Amino acid sequence: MPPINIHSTAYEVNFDGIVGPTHNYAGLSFGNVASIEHGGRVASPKQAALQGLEKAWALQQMGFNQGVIPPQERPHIHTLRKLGFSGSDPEVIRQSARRATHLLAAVSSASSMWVANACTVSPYADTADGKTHITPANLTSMFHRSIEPPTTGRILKAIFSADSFVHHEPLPASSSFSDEGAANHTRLCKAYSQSGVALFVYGDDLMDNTAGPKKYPARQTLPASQAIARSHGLNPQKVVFARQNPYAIDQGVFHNDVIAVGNHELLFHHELAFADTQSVYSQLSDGLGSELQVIKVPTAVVSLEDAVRSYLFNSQLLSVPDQKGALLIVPRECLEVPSVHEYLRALESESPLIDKVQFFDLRQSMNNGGGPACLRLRVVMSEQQIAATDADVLLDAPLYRQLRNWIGIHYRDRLTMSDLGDPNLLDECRTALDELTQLLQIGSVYDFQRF
Ligand code: SUG
Repeated sequence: MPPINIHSTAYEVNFDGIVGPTHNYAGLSFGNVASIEHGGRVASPKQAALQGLEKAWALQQMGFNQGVIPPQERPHIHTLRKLGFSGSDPEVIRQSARRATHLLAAVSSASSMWVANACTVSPYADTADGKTHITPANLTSMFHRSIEPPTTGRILKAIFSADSFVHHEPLPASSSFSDEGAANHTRLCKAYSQSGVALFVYGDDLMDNTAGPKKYPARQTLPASQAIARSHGLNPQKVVFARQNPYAIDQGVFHNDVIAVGNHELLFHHELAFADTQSVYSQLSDGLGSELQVIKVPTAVVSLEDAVRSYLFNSQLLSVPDQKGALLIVPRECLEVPSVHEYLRALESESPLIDKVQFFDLRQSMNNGGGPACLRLRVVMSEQQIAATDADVLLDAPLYRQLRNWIGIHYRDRLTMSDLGDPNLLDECRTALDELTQLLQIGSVYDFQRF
């Protein structure tokens, strides 16, 4: 493919993670309030997958570019074998169900659905070589997520296969380089095709032990974000590293995308998102070379607790062509928290920056701490990059119908922790995923297809 013409039109493409057939509530994520609160409840993989697909389809219908990213193979037998379980695959499942339920739960999590944690993407307009750089997140801070990167890397390579993409290895799997991907990275810009400023938010700088959270883990380190900015060839004048407010992490804000979201020149955030808000503003303005637009929500209007409960900031901030104000996609929970509902009503009617607020039912994912923004990975793509996407992952009516059918055929209506010990579940999942790789034309990305 010829080098990308920087004058060609660029679009933000939202790739939504398809919820996997083992979606369940295992209470695995310490520091993620919803995950702990819902641990042990009955989940509905079918509802979860349909809720996610309907959100993606609704955005496609509104005229946005929309893609999908397939889920991962779970339960992950390969990991259970590494942990000492042996015999046939059904025996590995039975043994682990008997002797180490927590490990079986971890390797059965459908957590790859939250593709905002899949990787960090730097679009071609920001990088030294004019290519789009992608680094899968190592996700070292939670065991159940730390097993995602190898398959994530293969899936991303299959989807973004053109020469204009550079795929990096995940950072070394050490707590020093704990990286959770796009959930802690926001790109602001005047236009998608022009160079932008990258905001990396970290919870731990590994230097000052007293500055971090006291109760819950910081899941992104400064050295990790610095390494990504370096290897992606970002211009240091256009990169901002900001400390997340440690108090917010201790209240359940385990990623920056639970408390802030940005798009174009607009940053929408809670007052307590950053350790030093003024410095974030001035560095972003410098990097943008223009006036930063800000919507800052004060604690007096929406408490941190209400922000976490409603996931107000885990929203999608979408630019609508030819419209001044943005579209804000929020979870239905925002209707149920009075302070947030009231705030959104005022925002929609009074702010010139937001035209419309739209609510979506993503309850199944929300119960594990994953809102609209967690479920999508934003990739700025040129027209050429979109045209060169060989995999059938860009959502259109036929693909939407196929995915709905596929979910209807292969997904269970309900799943409990004890169902994870059923070896039939493994077979069901493999059959479903094998079919999906053919549907999406992404090749053999799963371990069970490769070994
Ligand atoms: O990593 N929950 C995920 C939620 C990730 C949300 N992503 C973003 N904010 N971008 C996590 O904590 C819970 C799984 C369980 O408990 O069963 C879980 O992994």
